[in-house]
Amino acid sequence: MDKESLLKVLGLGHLVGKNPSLDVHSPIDGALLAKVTLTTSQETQEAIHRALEAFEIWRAVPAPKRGMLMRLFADELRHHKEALGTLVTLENGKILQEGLGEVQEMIDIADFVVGLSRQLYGLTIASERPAHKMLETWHPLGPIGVISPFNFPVAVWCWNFALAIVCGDPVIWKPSEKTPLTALAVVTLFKRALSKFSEAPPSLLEIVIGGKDCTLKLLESPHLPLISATGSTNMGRTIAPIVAQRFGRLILELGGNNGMILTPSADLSLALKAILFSAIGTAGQRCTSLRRLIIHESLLDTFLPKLQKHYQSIKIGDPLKDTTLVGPLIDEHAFEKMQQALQAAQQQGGTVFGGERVLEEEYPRAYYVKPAIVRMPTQTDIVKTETFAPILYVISYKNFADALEMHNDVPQGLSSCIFTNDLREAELFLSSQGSDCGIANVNIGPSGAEIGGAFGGDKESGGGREAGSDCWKTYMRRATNTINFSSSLPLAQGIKFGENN
Ligand code: UN1
Repeated sequence: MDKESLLKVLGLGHLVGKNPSLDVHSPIDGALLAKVTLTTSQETQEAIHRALEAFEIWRAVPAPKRGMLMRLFADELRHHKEALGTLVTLENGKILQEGLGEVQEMIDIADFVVGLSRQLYGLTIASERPAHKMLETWHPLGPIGVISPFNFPVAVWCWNFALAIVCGDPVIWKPSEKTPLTALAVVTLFKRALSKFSEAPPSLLEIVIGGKDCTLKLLESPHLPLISATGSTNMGRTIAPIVAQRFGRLILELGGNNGMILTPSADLSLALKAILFSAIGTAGQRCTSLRRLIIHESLLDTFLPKLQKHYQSIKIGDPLKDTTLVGPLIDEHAFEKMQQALQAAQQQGGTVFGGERVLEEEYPRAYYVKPAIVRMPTQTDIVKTETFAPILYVISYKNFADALEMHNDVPQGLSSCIFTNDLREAELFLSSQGSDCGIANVNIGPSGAEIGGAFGGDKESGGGREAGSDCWKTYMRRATNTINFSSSLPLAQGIKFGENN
């Protein structure tokens, strides 16, 4: 399907060739995909007000009915998986398999929340007073601002959106300015689902595309009780104080610096596969990408050359071709950051393998690179810094305790894994003295999490949790209720008040 027809199928035909403010280029070849109008801060304000009105209606719709809307949306996604996955690839540059995987992740979370909509349970709690009952009830919170990144232009948004909708909260979505088309296509698909559902207000989902002004409007608005933002740690540092100032709730999903401990007892062929997918997949542009390989010194001389050999033969190029494993970086800035990191690594004693630009003649306006492996003597400053590119730092260890210490000695705490067949090592890694990350895996790489679990990490990774498990609770307001069905008024803590008067 050519680009124009693809945009038409996804309801974006009107954007082709128009002339407003934001040019959207494909990282595959730098070609112009479409032009998109930027939202002004006045329009953002209006969107917030519409979402607020929608909240008044939506919060009164029973949760299982709200779930039915997500079922319709999941059907639209299933129906358009191929087209939407292709658009993800065109606009973001990840290989088609991963573009399709991203849409599947949306379908999975949409299916998950259909069931969840019947399980927004509260507790009943034993009261200390006779003939009293205590319980917890969960209520819709209000319109939610979702700020999503370029690297998962739709899946990460959908984790938030799906939960918000069944919890009774409208969403205002600010997608990355690097990937607005995928977002607009998804809004069109959601509107189709909405048109089949009579009880839903039209403003359940608002989209704003813009820079600082429009982001600031969302962050500062007292009408958005929760802001969920995914991006770099620097972005988190900027936005968190603004939301905290007005006591807004925040879900932050920020940078990762994910490690793998590779031990002598590991199944090395499994480990190799896991390293390839997690270090070079998505061209190293996942927050869960593998960035540090902490390898036992006895394995280094045999394993590292094998890994380098595999890196040599990786097919880099057009992400729409099914033999390609590594597509382009998102833009020139990403390429420069990668080169700066490699230079810094060399200055800090590293030996760099790969990392150079390739296919420059064929694609002069795109940035394809060879994934890099960097052998480091120790875990220096650059290794402790997240660079959003395919760079794998390799550091060796002698004792398991040192490996664990090194593993946790970075500012980030998102995802982690160990490859071992030693039960003690595996269990220690998962224990309170083990990995300090929000995600800790055994014999699985750090990337590619399923939606059923809570996703997110601690330290500079932001502390937020999204997707499955009980993450829905952050999108709701909890009330503790005490009901007295006796004919007296006993006070808690045994207090006697005014009884001697
Ligand atoms: C991200 O890169 O921000 O676990 C999210 C994973 C994907 C999500 C990554 N399911 O790698």
